[in-house]
Amino acid sequence: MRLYTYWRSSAAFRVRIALHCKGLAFESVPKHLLRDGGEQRRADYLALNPQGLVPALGHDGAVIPQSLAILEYLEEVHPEPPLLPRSPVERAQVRAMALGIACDIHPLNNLCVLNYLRGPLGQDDAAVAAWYRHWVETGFVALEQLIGRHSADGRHCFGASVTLADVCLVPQVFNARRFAVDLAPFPRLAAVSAHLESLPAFAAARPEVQPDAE
Ligand SMILES: N[C@@H](CCC(=O)N[C@@H](CS)C(=O)NCC(=O)O)C(=O)O
Repeated sequence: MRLYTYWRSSAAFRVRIALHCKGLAFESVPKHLLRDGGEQRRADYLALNPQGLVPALGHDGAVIPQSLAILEYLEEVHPEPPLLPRSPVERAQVRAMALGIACDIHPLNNLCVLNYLRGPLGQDDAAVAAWYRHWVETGFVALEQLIGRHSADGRHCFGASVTLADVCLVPQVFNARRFAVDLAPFPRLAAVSAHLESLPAFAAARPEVQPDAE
């Protein structure tokens, strides 16, 4: 498997966690998101992923973009250990937590969105940081409640084993820390993240240990 990735990308971080959880070997193909206007926008990468975003997964002659599509694909082709519960309602609840991060927090704070605020919309760094924190905090308020409802052990978002919700949570927490979001109002979420970060699969996927880390 080839993972088109960038060390600091939260979406690529999700996929790295899942690959490590499932014990799958992969080759990292770094795409530097900032150098020379962004390697993700070069023609050779756009030919693979017309959206010009990382991650994308190359496997069996196919290229799969979008981290959640990749996570679901990995779950289907390598079901062990499972990252989704068995019952349909529980699977839906885990997906809802993962999507709350991947669809309702992360896209609002993507590099191209922040650059659009700074550039064409003329916002300064303080306004951009306020925007960032607002959307993370809004999402985390809901997630804190959902973890209270669904975590069985205070160490996982749902139940008592790693799920796709955890796979999405930790990269978002890393990102939030980078932008100095205060996690004190989210004690359950912070405790879950602290536990997950201590697990080998999560530790191996963290940004600073990737081959392209700066
Ligand atoms: N919904 C996409 C989001 C992917 C995404 O936003 N990737 C970011 C890095 S985390 C990116 O490639 N940004 C480059 C850019 O904005 O130009 C996914 O989950 O894969």
